[in-house]
Order: sequence, then structure tokens, then C-alpha cells
Amino acid sequence: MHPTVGDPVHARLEAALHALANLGGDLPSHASRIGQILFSPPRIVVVGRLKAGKSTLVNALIGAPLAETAALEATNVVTVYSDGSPSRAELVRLDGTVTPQPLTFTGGVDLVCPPTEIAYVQRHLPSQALRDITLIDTPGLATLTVDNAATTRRALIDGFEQTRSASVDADAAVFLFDSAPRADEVEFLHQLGFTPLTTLGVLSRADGFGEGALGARDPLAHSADHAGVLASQLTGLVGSVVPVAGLLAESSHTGRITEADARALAALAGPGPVELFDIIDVGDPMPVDPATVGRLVDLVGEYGLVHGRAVAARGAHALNEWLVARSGIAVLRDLLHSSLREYAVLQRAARILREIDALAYGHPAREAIRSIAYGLENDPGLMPVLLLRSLRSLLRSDPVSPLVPELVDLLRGRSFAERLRLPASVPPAVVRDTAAARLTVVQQRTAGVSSAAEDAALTVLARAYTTIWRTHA
Ligand SMILES: Nc1nc2c(ncn2[C@@H]2O[C@H](COP(=O)(O)OP(=O)(O)OP(=O)(O)O)[C@@H](O)[C@H]2O)c(=O)[nH]1
Ligand SMILES: [Mg+2]
Repeated sequence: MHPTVGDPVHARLEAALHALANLGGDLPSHASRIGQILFSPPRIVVVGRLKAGKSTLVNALIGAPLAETAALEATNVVTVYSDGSPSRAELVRLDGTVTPQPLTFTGGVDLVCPPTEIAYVQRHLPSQALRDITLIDTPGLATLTVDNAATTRRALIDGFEQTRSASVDADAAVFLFDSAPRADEVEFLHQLGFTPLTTLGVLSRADGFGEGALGARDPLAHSADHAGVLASQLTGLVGSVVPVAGLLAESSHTGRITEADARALAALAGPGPVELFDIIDVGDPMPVDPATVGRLVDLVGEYGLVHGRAVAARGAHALNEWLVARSGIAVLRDLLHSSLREYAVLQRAARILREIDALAYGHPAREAIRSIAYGLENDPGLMPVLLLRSLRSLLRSDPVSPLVPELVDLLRGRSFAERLRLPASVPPAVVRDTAAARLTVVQQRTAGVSSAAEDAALTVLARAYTTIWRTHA
């Protein structure tokens, strides 16, 4: 039942698409269009408040300075980064039309029309980092420019002034915030309609957390503690919260640190942190000119300036390694490519089910298409997809339903015992009896359902418990 066990979901969807293509007419081309979704990586969107560090993080993860980052509001279009060659960009307009876009010398995208007419930019580039996920950078929420926030909503939220072809179809989200997320950010996340399984929280700009580089507490250690607190406060929203200093990761992963930078940083050794900034602020004579100090702050931030001086004496490579280690990017990348990706794959499968369903409407072969869709809906191999879909609609309509944690457990558990919240060591008979007992409870609850989403969830839960019970019978 767990998404990592083989990949029965993929195999079943592929078989269904073959069956669809075999129906002839225009269906082979539809099957191939839907197949492209199945064979492309799941799509992970990076969202958060203005200047939360989204583009910096995207660059760090891809390992190339592709997305514009700036102290002022920088990102004004949604950009989808996918693995592919040759390196190129396409512009997708609100009406779904696609036109190629010239790249700048540095690999940026020159927009030929106003951002308000653009649904998103599709950027293809050969990249190992994008082999199994596609990353989507978005303009900040609650931005000074209302247009930018509207751009993000339009591309991401179902029914928000959106045509089908202009949607970026995200399967999971990385949600950046720099302290506790504010009410409007939480509201936006709810509107996105993801689940805690498909949403990863990032406490961003961790190097400046709390009182920053000059405070009594180390900001990275402080942010790690705070991430734990936030994770327990936001359980309904995000699966976990990881502290990340995106700038440190971006500078080290994009090869921007040179030997000259390391030498300049090392030359600043000596004064204590406060004294160092006093010297910089007053413009006292320094071993390094002010422009270079400015470059160093851009590269490694104030935290890097204070704490990177000693390691910089060992050269650019050592400094780079230190920045990577301090940035926390490895933990984020692991989660992104493991659990977040797994659930994003399930979400993508739900998107495929929806596509097949939609095809049946008004199609001459609708009976045959419906029978394929019905086969998928009742396939125990697709159980995790159906559980996640149920969880998603329940969170939308009835987030406090007692069925929510039940669905989450079934999806998260790595073993049958875990899925039923039993100790790992229980004998199979206990698993079987617990599943049977849960089945009875679910069947009894069907009488008093409060919403269509809950009704649908009970059906899926009943099937899940039946499957577990049968497996242990
Ligand atoms: N010290 C520090 N600065 C950061 C970090 N991440 C981003 N910044 C800086 O914060 C500013 C904004 O970063 P961006 O990555 O452009 O932020 P964004 O969320 O993409 O911004 P918008 O697209 O305008 O919403 C830039 O000057 C970055 O260098 C970080 O981890 N630490
Ligand atoms: Mg940005």
C-alpha cells in the first residue's frame, strides 16, 4: 500500500492508458497526452511570502543561478523548471498558447509581453537535480505588487481565473516562511488544497534567524529549535519544517565562491563579530576594500562573514563545504526527493484519474472509458492514490473530521502495523483483528456522515481495512 513498495500505481495507470489507446479514434492521442503526465516527474511548487528566499532556494536546488533573486521584489512570473534539452524557454499565455522565448546570455528569460498576460514560463534545461522532480518558482504572496500575488494564485488555485491549459498543475509544495507563517499565508496554503503529506515547510533565511549573526544565540541552532516548535504547531498544514539558509546553499552550489573570495574573507579574521561590523560600518581602514566586503556579504551573508572567516583560511573548497553543511540544504533535498516526492507521485496519479474521468464526458466511447476509470477506482493497487485524494477533499470541506488522522496514518505507515497505529512487533493476528474492528467502525459510521467528502472517505477506508484484513486472513 505504501508508495515506495514497487510501483504498482505506475504499472496500473500505464495499463489503463494502453486500454484507452486501444479504443481507437482520437483516444490514442489522449492516452499519449495523459501518458506524458505519467512519465514526467511530479511537480513541486515553491511558495511563500515576498522575499522569503524562494528563488534563492530554487537556484540552490538546481545548482545554477537561473532565477532572479533580489533585495527588492524580484520574481514576477511563475516559472516551471524541468529537465530537458536543449536549454530553452517557452511562454504559456493565459489562453494556453505557447511561444518560444529567447534566453539571455546568462540563461535568464526575456519576456516579450507583460507579466499579467502570462500564465507561466516553462524553462527546460539539462539538469540531474531535475531528473525526478520539476520545480516551480512563484512570485511572492502579499507582495507590494498586487499583480504578482495574483499571478501566483491564478496559476495554482483551481478555478482562480484559470483556464485548464494555463494551470501549472502542481503536485506538492515547499512552503517558505521566516518566522511563524501569517494568517494570510496559511489561508493561501489551504486554498492550494495540498495535504500535510504533500507540503514541506521551510524555515527560510535560517542564518539570520532570531537576532541574527550578532545575537547571543547561534541563529542556525536557534532556527533548528524553532523549526521543531513550528512543526508541532502546523501539523495540519505541513509534514515537517526544515531550517534552511538558502543563500549559503545557493552560493556554494552555483560555484560562485572563488579563491579570491576565500582569501578576502580569511583576511577579515581577528576582530570579534560586533567589532568587525563596527569597522565595516564606520569605514575604518580594513585589509579588504568595501566593494569586496559588499560582495562577500552578498555571497555568504552576515553569518558567513562572521563565522566563515576561520575556515576560509583553508581555501575556497573548504569554505564551500562549510557553507553547504551550515545551509541545511541536504536535509531539505533528501525530503524533497524521498517522502515529498513519493506523495507528489500519488497526487500526480490522482490528476491522471481526473483526466481519464473528464475524457468520458461527452465522448462517443464514454461507456468504455468509464469502465476503465471504474476499474482504476476499484483497484486495490491504487489504494494510496485514493486515500490521498480522499484526504485532500476532506481537508478542503471538513478539516477537523476524525477521519483525517486515520487517512494520514494509513498513508504514512511503512508497515501494516504502523498504518493501524499498532506497535511494530504485534503478531499478524492482531493486525488482522484490528483491521476487522476498524472496518466495523467505519461501516457503522456510514449512517451518520456529514459531507460527501466524508462519505467518500469512509468508502475508501472500508476498502483499505478490508485489504489489510484479507492480507492477514
Ligand atoms: N542572509 C540570507 N539572505 C537570503 C537568504 N535567502 C535569500 N536571501 C536574500 O533575500 C533576498 C530575496 O531573496 P529571493 O530568493 O529573491 O526571494 P524570493 O522569495 O524569490 O523573492 P520574490 O520573488 O520577490 O518574492 C535576496 O537578496 C537574497 O540574497 C538566506 O538564506 N540568507
Ligand atoms: Mg523570487
